[in-house]
Amino acid sequence: MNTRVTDLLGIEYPIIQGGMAWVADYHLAAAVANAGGLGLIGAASAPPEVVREQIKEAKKLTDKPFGVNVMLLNPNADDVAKIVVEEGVKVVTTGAGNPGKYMAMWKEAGVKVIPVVASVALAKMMERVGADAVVAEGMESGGHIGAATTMTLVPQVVDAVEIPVIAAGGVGDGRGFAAAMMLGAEAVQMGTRFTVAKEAITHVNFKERVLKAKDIDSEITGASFGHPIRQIRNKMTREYLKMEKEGASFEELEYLTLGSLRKAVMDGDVVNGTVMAGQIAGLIKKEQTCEEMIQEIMKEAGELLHIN
Ligand code: TUI
Repeated sequence: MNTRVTDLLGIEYPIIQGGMAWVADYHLAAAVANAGGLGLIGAASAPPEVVREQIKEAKKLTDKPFGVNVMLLNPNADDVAKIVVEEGVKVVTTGAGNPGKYMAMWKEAGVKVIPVVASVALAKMMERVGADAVVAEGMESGGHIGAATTMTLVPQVVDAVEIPVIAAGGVGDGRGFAAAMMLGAEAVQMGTRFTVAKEAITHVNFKERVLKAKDIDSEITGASFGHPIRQIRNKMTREYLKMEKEGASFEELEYLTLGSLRKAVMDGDVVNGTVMAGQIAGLIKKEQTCEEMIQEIMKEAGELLHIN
C-alpha cells in the first residue's frame, strides 16, 4: 500500500512502531524495519552514547530505513539530537515536547522529521518549521498523553495541515488501521501491539500483563501535575492515585515512580513498576513476530478498504 508516508520514508507498509522507552531497542526497531514498516529506537532517557550504540547495532541487523525517537523531556536531548545526525539516521520522531530548536539542524542534515503531536496547534507549528509529517497521537495511547482522542484529533489535524498525518492511539489491528485511513491518516503508529512482539526484549511478565489486559484496565496518573501517563492498573497506580488525590507533591510522586518503567519492562515487576500501555491492550491476545503482525494487519485492512 502506497501513501505519501511510504514514499517519504521508503518503506513498504504505512506502519510505524512507537518509540517506547526501554521496549523500543534495536532488536525491535530492526525487526519492524525488516518486516517493511518503520522501526524506531526509543532514545527515552538513555545516555547519548547508549543511543549511538543502539543505532550501530540496528544497522548490523537491517539495511532498511529505521528511525530514532527523541524524547524531549530527556535532559540529554541536545546530545541525542546531534548523535542521530552524526550516525546518519534517516528519520527522527519526537515526543513529549516541541522539537522546534532542532529542526534546522535536522533538516540541513537531510533527516526526515516527524514530531508526535497531541493538538492541532502544535501540528500547525511543526508544519511551519519544516516537519515532513506529524504523528497525531490520541489519549488512548500508553505513556505520556495529551487530552484529545484519536477519533477527534486525527481528522482535525488532517484538516489543519498539508503534510501527511500518521494516526496513533488505539490502533492495534487491521480495523484500527482502516479506520485511521478513513479519518485521513496516511499511516499508523502502533506501540502497545509491538510491546508483545517476539523480537521485543520486553520482560515476559510485562507481555503477559498486556496480553491479559481488559478494555478498561488502564489508568492515567499525574494528570493533576499536567503530566498524564497512561499505564495498566496495579499496586503502583492505586498507591499513586491515592496519594495524588490526597494532594501529595510532585516530588513525592516522582520518587514513587523513579525507575519504575525500567522495573516493569526489564525486571518484570508488573506490581510495583509502571506498565505503560494503551487502551487497545484489551484487544491484543497473542505474541507474534513483527512480520506476522504487519502481514495480518495489512491483509485485514486491505479487505476492509477493498484494496488488494
Ligand atoms: O511522548 C510520548 N509518550 C511517552 S514519552 C514517555 S517517557 C516518560 N517516561 C516516564 C515518565 C514520563 C515520560 C512515555 N510516553 N508520546 C508522544 C506525545 N507527545 N504525546 C503527547 C505529546 C506532547 C504533549 C505536549 C507533545 C507536545 C506537547 O506540548 C509541547 C509544547 O511545548 O506545547
